[in-house]
Amino acid sequence: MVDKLLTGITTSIVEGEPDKTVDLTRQAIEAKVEPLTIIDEGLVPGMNVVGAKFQSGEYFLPHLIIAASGMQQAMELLEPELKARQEAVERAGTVVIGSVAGDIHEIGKSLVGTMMAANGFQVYDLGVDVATETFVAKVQETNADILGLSALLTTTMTVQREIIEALEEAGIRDQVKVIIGGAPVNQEWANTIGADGYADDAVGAIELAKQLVG
Ligand code: B1M
Repeated sequence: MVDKLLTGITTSIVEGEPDKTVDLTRQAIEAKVEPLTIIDEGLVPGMNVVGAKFQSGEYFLPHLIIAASGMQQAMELLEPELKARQEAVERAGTVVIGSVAGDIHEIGKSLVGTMMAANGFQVYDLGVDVATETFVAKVQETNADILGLSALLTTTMTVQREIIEALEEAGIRDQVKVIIGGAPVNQEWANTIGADGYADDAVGAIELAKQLVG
């Protein structure tokens, strides 16, 4: 039953049927499937297939847009469920997060932000295509412990380096820990640009953030 729901969610994303994605996600929630299981075993595998079909030329931009719409509508149902699982925790720290300039991919970044909020962090999500100076100003204004930079494109991952350089120029690099994520980046890139850490998913990002403020 649960496997069938999760497979159905994946297929509905791949086949571009957002209403079905929402309906099956609702059914999975009602069946008490953990929200993270719905995301990791239902929605994300669908997005990965859509991405692979786009890369091979079988799918085009509208397919990506429809798939993203299905996942985003499902996330609207899942976010309150994720937050409801928050235990009474002490404030874990302050996080500023966003997708870097030139990058409008928002689903993964928003998931990381939501999960951080659900784990006790105060989160300022600046959205997508965020200018470098906006990140720097928000870190200064909020006295953030963590700056989270998401980049999904090989053409925008270099902006993560520019932001670290901008923090250095503003004289606040040592006041904030920078964590990076997104499909094209890895630990090696984090080392190269002098980030404090890399996480490849939302759960990893929370563990890393807790370690860094701990
Ligand atoms: Co685009 N896109 N896209 N896209 N898109 C990718 C990323 C791509 C890999 C598809 C492909 O070719 N296989 C490819 C990038 C290739 C590359 O550079 N290496 C690509 C491309 C090329 C493009 C365009 C250039 C296409 C075009 O216009 N010709 C264009 C660029 C737009 C721009 O940003 N300037 C574009 C546009 C779009 C849409 C707008 C249509 C849409 C996004 C809609 C939206 O977000 N509202 C879209 C989508 C949906 C995708 C794919 C299919 C799915 C992304 C997604 O939401 N995944 C993607 C292929 C793929 O990823 N398989 C693709 C689900 C999400 C939960 O995962 O975002 O990876 P993800 O986040 C994960 C981790 O990466 C990590 O944790 C998250 C949760 O597990 N993570 C972090 C993310 N941020 C983190 C931050 C952290 C820590 C972890 O700390 C701070």
